[in-house]
Amino acid sequence: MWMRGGTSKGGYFLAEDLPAGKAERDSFLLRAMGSPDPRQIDGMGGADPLTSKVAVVSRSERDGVDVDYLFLQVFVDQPIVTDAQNCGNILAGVGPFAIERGLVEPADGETRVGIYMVNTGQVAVATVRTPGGRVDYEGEARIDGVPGTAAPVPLEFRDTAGSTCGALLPTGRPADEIEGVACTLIDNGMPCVVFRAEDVGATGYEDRETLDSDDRLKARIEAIRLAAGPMMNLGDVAGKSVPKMMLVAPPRAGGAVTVRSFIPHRAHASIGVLGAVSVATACLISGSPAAAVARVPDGRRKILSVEHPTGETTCVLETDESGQVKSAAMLRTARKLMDGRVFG
Ligand code: NQM
Repeated sequence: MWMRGGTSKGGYFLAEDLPAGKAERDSFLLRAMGSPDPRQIDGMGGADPLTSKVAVVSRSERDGVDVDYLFLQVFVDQPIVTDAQNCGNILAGVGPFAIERGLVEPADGETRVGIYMVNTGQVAVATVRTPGGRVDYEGEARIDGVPGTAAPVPLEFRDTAGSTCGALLPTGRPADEIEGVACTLIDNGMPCVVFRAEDVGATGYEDRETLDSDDRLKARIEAIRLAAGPMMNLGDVAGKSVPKMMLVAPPRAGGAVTVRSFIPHRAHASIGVLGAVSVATACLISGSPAAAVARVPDGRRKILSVEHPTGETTCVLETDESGQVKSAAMLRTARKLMDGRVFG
């Protein structure tokens, strides 16, 4: 099934429908997407990392969880299929897909789907609208980066700290200097390097095309990324899609912070879900470059609007008495686009 999940798009597969061996599976997915090729002309991919994504879904054996979800990023112009990152946008389609394929029994009204995220070993809960026991994609929820409106798919995350790096702050410090730039190395669901846009010669208010065409800026950011990888327990990240690079600046539209992200070699049209959760978390860490530019509301429950190139994404962070983030929630939407047979 091909679906839009949040601001991404990709193929949703039942695990049993894919080749069992990793090498066969990856070569099938590369062929199905049309990679490696910058235009992905011979496949389903949309010539953009945001539309070259795969969800592999199966019934879960775990207590209190309905389905297992493995996310795979199929590189556009390199023969790489990686499970080294999660994707909170594609996650938004997993609940509807699982119900459509009969892996989860729908309730009349709405159905909560417990999803084990195989990439990071954590659980998310998606609430899917199911009037009369059928998935409803139509609705009034709007998310920036997607035209029109659709049924809301709220996502809740718990215990995402250190999902891939082993700790929220893998170096144990709020900031590290890399290539002369103060960076927060953080992982609250997505490994990210967060630094002030102005420290790499950007404003933080550029559009995607301007960022993507600035080769000097991209080379500077990649040098920081390659140095940050081993510091984040990620090893050599030359062929990996993490860490994501987050350029922050003061908010300009009444939000908490402005972000331009590289994922990691192309600028994001908006921002990743878990990427946004990680940046929003960085805004709460005193001594971090993000905290220096952010406007953070008071109270234990913090509603942080993260401004990005095509609007904003709102993260709701619940903190404990010591100010540590305990859970995060996001509103997404999803839509079924096509159900059929794809050829690899
Ligand atoms: O951060 C893009 C996206 C993502 C990932 C990326 C995501 C997330 O927007 O949870 O959703 O960072 O590669 O789809």
